[in-house]
Amino acid sequence: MSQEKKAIELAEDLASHRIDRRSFVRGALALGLGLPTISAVLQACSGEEAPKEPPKPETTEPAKPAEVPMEKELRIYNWSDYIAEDTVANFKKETGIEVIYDTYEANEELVAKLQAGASGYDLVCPSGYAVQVLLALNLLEKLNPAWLPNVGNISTVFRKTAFDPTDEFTVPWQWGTTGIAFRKDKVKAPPDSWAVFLDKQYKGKMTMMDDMRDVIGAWLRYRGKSLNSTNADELAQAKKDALEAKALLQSFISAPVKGQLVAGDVWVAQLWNGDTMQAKVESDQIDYVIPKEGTTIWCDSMCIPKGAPHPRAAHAFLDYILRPEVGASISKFTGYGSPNAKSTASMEKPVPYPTEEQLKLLEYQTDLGAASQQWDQIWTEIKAG
Ligand code: SPD
Repeated sequence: MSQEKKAIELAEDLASHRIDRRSFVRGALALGLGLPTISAVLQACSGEEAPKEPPKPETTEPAKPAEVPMEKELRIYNWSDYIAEDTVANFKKETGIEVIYDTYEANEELVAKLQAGASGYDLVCPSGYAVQVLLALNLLEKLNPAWLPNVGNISTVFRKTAFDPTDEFTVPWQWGTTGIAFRKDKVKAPPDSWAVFLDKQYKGKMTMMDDMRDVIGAWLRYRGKSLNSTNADELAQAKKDALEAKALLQSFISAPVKGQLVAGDVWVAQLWNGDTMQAKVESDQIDYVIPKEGTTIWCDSMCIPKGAPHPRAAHAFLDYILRPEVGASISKFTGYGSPNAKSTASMEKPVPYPTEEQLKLLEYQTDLGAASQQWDQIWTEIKAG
């Protein structure tokens, strides 16, 4: 079927309520439709009149810092264990801004919170594919570059990304990989494959993450497929493998598994590199590998949700973390790579960005489009199975 026909079918599915708005947006993005077209279809299907002409680019000069008063409060929603212990306190000491800081464990949790509306947050930190979803749902504000004098410190590797090609919505926070953390003193040999999660000798001593994209993605890579696959047969095989592994797992758990690794209750865990490094600080028996079948590389970015109550303070925080020494202290604590070129240059042992050769094993997650419903269904069945 042609792309055009698929797009028409998708719009018809939305109009007749066979799919919801979110699935439409994902599907439309996967077909390569532009945001103006997607927004016009959404408007038409919600009964609103579509604009007669495409919106014109804003021509007004960005507001200058002095023209908008600084708010006294800031609400941040970020991944757990993803900031240095003193970052917020130091920011408050310098600016007097009160910070309310909440955490989440998965992109899906964040997207659901923002979709529900009126979250009250001023800054959130989605991974690349989740930025695409939030943009398509029109849930992000544009940044004001006049309030970000340190934005030039960001490495060019993390500018004009696939998820924010015009750099209007995101300030990259940290990047990393999803691999295997293990206890050197407990396993017979360092694991080198996702197959370790099918190894019966470690039954009850292993965990995989409570994260749909990372778990199904790992089993897709195990079979040599893309971790962004939307192919029904490939996904069925990934589900089969995940269920076989589940019978041997202690649980699906993400960042909080660190304590169990340190205590020696878990010997092998699917985990992100930085969180593994945080556990390694507590126990030198912990190590990390990238499986030979390949895995995810990701970059999470700070964004301002639509209607955020404290946009000026949000920019002040973003510019603060873009300072070389602040960015470096965050990466030093989290164990993740800094997208800030000046921070990396100032660090003794920065996480080096992968070489071309290493990148061949790594894959960025992308929005799944209409197939996200299929993924959601498979994940529900894996969790319930
Ligand atoms: N403890 C913070 C971990 C952040 C991981 N974010 C990226 C997830 C990609 N699936």
